[in-house]
Amino acid sequence: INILIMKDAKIFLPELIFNGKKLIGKDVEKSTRKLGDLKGIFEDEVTFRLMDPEQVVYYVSSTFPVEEGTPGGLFMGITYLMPGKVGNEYFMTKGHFHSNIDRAEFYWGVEGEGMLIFMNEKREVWAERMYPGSLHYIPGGVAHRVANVGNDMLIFAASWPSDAGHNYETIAKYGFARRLKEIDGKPKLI
Ligand code: S6P
Ligand code: ZN
Repeated sequence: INILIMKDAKIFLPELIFNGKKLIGKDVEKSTRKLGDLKGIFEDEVTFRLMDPEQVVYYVSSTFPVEEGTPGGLFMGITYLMPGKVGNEYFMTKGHFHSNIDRAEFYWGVEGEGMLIFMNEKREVWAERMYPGSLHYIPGGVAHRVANVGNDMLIFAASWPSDAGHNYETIAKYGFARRLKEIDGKPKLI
């Protein structure tokens, strides 16, 4: 009898769409990093100063379903990183540790060719190639940065805990222990 009078549970359309390339929805926030915002991260400062500070290096579309800092939630973002170099160093993201340093993150390749560079607290550096379909687990305690090593735009997605936070200061001050440069036409971590 109960079953007969029970109403159907509601079925909704998703609030967000990730169509393989784009994150679409009402609460998607976009942030942009221009060359001028990346002062100090590239080694060749002479070349850097000759380049247009208004040139967009990357932008990120993100969704924050809960307030930043909430324990137990998740965020997601798609990064669009342009091809290019400053001297022989590839265009790359700022890179960061998480403020809550033990928080992990997933990155995955969507389009283009990249290199995900990791550095632990002992400043040991390693990297993984990023390409469409590649999936990367970034453990807690490990700083992460992505470089575009191809000739086209690199698109990758990320999902991280809502209480991870971003510590950009450590990388801004001390950098990564190695730089990803194009040497004889190939990416090398030197
Ligand atoms: C956030 C996640 C990505 C990056 C984005 C830009 O935790 O790792 O969305 O924010 O790739 O990199 P960065 O180092 O400038 O934040
Ligand atoms: Zn992160």
